[in-house]
Amino acid sequence: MKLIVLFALFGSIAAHLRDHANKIYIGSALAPSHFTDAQYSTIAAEEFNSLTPENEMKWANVEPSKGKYNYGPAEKLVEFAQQYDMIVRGHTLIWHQEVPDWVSVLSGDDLHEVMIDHITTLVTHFKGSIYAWDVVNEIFNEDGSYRSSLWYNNFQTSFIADAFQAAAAADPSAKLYINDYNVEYTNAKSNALYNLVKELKSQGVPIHGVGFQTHLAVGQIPSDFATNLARFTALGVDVAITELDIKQNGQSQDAQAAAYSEVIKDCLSVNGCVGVTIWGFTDKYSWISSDTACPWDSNYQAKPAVAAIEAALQLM
Ligand code: 9MR
Repeated sequence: MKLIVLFALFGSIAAHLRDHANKIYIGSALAPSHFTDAQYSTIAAEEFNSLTPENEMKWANVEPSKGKYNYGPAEKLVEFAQQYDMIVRGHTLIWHQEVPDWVSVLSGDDLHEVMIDHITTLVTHFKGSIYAWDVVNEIFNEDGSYRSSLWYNNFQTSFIADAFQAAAAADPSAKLYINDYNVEYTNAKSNALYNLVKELKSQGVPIHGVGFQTHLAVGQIPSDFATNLARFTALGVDVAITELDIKQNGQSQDAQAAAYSEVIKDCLSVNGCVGVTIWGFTDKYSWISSDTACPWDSNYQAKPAVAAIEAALQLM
């Protein structure tokens, strides 16, 4: 009897998401500014075996003026990961947002030089502590055409391969990803992404993974998500769910839990889907303020989604 009680107690103490993350990693976007909030850092360390800096490695934050790097906040996250045996996804090298003013006024060769220098310096600084980098982020429009951005407007598509080459030269061990949203199902945007990855692979560009951000809402989980993931892994790249959150969308928390479960199962069902990262685990600090999309509420109470993710992880 005593043993059973002990076991039940131990079992409940040990029940954290990362304990079941065997086939895939389970991560969260984190911000070091919240680490002073004890509940935040406790849950982050206990539940996840991967983290992504939510903002701290973005260009405007990490190199706000030319050559003056502000590594501190990103380093805090890397130290946290090392302390708690977590891997780190680096986010993000080339994006149309968070471009500092000193960069956005440049063009042509000057811009190109600065782009290569930024990637080389940042990736070299964190070499050995980053499992994967989001090298280019959100380069497509919804219709599959290329997004108008500083990068595309100056270099057409050549910046993509150049960015991957520079990152690979700086850290040959990091997995290099292209990352985007609204590409979870088969549509014009994911078709364009697929064609690009295929082309980059055929050109020998060092691309190793595709990140599916997966910002979704209850009732809108694509039924062909797993099939879509699998067509990418067939190209010889890993896939990962990189920024998962699921808006409750007027539905119950149980419905939200079922949606989380479905997404985890979709990843688990595809060989080469290496992990799932939630874009912030608590509603307290989520970028989504108009709805509740995270597995933990704003008082750090686990919603049914947490048990559902845990159960889904145990399936494989
Ligand atoms: O969650 C991030 C938010 O705190 C930032 O203000 C915003 C702009 O940098 O970026 C958010 O994260 C985005 C991510 O970097 C890329 N995909 C979309 C995410 C949500 O907007």
